[in-house]
Amino acid sequence: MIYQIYPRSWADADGNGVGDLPGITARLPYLRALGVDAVWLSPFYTSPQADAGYDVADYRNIDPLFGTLADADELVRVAHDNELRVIVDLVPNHTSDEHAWFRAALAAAPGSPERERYVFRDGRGAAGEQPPNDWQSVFGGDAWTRITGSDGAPGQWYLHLFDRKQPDLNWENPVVRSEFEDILRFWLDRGVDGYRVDVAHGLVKAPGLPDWDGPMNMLDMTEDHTPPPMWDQDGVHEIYRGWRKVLDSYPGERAMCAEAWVEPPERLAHYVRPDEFQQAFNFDFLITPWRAADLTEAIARSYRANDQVGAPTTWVLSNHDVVRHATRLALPVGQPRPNGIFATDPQPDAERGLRRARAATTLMLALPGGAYVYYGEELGLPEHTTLPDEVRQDPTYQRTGHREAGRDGCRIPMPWEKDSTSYGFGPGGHPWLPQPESYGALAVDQQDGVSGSTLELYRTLLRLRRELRLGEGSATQVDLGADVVAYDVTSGASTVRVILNLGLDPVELPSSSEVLVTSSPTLGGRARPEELVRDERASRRRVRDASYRVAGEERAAYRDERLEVHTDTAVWLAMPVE
Ligand code: TEU
Repeated sequence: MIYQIYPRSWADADGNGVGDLPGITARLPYLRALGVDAVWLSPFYTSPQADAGYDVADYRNIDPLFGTLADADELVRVAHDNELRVIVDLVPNHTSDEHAWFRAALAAAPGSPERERYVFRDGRGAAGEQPPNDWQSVFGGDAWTRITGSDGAPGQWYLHLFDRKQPDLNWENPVVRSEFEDILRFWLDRGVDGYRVDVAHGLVKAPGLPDWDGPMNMLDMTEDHTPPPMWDQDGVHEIYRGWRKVLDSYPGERAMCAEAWVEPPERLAHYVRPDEFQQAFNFDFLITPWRAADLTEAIARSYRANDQVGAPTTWVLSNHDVVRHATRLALPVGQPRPNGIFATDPQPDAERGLRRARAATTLMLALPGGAYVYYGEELGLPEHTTLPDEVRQDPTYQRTGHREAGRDGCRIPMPWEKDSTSYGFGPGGHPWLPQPESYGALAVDQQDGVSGSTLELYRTLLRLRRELRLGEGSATQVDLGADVVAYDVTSGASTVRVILNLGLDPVELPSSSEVLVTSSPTLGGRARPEELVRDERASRRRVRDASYRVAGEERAAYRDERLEVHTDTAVWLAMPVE
């Protein structure tokens, strides 16, 4: 399991309100105890932070906000000492507009080699006053910005699929290609174990940059799966085959994971062909509505697609771009997915969200394949849904004219200790985004060692997943009715059945099985996980029915009660060997 650390928000050693590398290094033993195999760090490079570091000004240095190169080396060393591998984030689709290359491009003439590293075009219209095509930015507004020449006259336009401070690179240019292979080597030489590749589906654009009036988010396109001209062009794969060769030239197992919002799963599978990425996030699963039939279909489809290329799938439920699943799963099923929630929006039911989130994770961590966990989800952290608008920082909030709340609500600093300044995030007291009050009771120190807590649930799931080697197993769907998602996951000699009940009726557990772990503290109505353990994990338990007195002595009558999985609950069962 790979744990995503959002460096701004995990641990702030120097107390300036923004998390940093020394803070992360100091907390790595927590991850080892959680049962993590590797960490993925969102960008920590030199950056004006116009998109929280996804706007890189220098790919070979650390932003002073986060520390120094020496701090990064120390982090990698301590991680390896703790048997944790380190994955760093590579942002190849665009640089910052403050990158030396872009500055040079602005200073140079149209058609110059400096401009050729980006996507500059003359505007349309008599005086070039209209953008070169109709593409929209993923963050809202036009995907083109017109520059002003040194003489003050309006000049060419440059493409930015994201913020105007994130100009797209021109991947047709061999100079760009060799620069990135060099950057790959720079961090591999420093000992990192791999890369998560940002916007891996965006680097190559269709020749001629034709107009496109469809949605900018590929996963929002319904029936028509023709890739839009800015996404998932076949030309991207050649780039990744080159990168894979670079990785394979290093000792040890170095790996790449694609962030590619690509549909259908069969096209996503192209990214994990044997000579490309080892992993690609399964966002199709992430966005699947909370309905048994949809989940079963999404899971089946991902396995089918990836089996074609012999690659495992990569499960994920939360990250720094989506509403945290402890909140998202409480949103009404079937409505469009928001990227954040306003205080004035209907507020999702926190209890239902957490219950579903725990069940979803219990399902996910049983399934063969890779899995990513986003920091704080192991505490059951909800989205911050009542952030004051004036603290919002995500560019989508501004660029959509405040129609979209943006992604700040899933990026709130981590609570470690309930009674410390900023819940133990750092000594400064002014975290870069405010933490909601609910985070106090969810802090690590409130859940550590507490049976039934979300933290202990994750620890148990991850321990069993590792012991039983579920990630490497094979899954067979089990039909337990229309409202139930169930699989037998077999690995070596053991079979674990995972059952997730999304219906209103309880699902009875087979009498010959043993309950290994359950997502909700209630099972069969009143039992708690502790009782199950005391009951030797039997799938029946004895319930005290009545008391009566015999010759003055108190006696109890017991009956056997079958265990049941209730609504929005998932369990793992050890199945008897046939
Ligand atoms: O995200 C790419 C991307 O497509 C997302 O913007 C996604 O469509 C959106 O967030 C869904 O709500 C990556 C990074 O993960 C993101 O944080 C960056 O803002 C973006 O690239 C630009 O680098």
